[in-house]
Amino acid sequence: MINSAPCPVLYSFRRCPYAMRARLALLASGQRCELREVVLRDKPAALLAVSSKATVPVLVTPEGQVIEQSLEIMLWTLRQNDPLAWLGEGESLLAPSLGLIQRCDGDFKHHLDRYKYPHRYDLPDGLAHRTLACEFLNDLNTRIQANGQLLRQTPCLADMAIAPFVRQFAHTDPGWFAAQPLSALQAWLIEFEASALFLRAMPKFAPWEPEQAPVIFPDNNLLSIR
Ligand SMILES: N[C@@H](CCC(=O)N[C@@H](CS)C(=O)NCC(=O)O)C(=O)O
Repeated sequence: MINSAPCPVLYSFRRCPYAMRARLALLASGQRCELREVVLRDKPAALLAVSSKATVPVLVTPEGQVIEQSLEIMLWTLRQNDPLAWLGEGESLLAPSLGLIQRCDGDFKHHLDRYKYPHRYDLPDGLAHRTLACEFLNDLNTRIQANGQLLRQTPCLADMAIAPFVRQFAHTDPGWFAAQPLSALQAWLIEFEASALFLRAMPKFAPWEPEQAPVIFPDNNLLSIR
């Protein structure tokens, strides 16, 4: 059956870890949207018109609500449909997830940016920040060793919001990352990158042009993804 309900619009950028977490949650909840791929150095006027902040992702609901934070997009869609129980029974995983996500988006992201792009911060290299970022990664590794995933045996909000950032860290120097004593975290990341959910979140889209036909994401709903 063709679903002709009006879609929210998602302004996205494939490689942005914030946009990735939003797409992962939209996929998990089976929420179709019109995806508009943004080129960050040439943001479309339609994005600037709805969001002066103009970071991606931005989601505009059919009712015209503008959601400008990736985590809020995750919660918006999961609160409507959460078949994989990423929020936990009675949202029991929400508070512990938010605690970890706050550390990811705060200190860890701060060190990740300086490790990955030291020249942007007038640093000769990013090695001190790599060491500092590992404090968070060590904690994640311990949690995965104990639980299987970050908070339980199966992925939840915390895993899916944080994995795109750990991926970015790992890809900065894959050889170095693979040599660290973080075997649980390394296996968790490999599993994430091989998952059907991640692969479905990562197709390539041409930059959006206002005149083009809408691109629907995902192209069909797959609720059995894990
Ligand atoms: N707090 C925002 C951060 C989003 C963000 O910073 N996205 C980056 C791309 S990864 C961006 O749009 N930067 C604006 C720019 O580069 O002009 C969220 O969670 O959605």
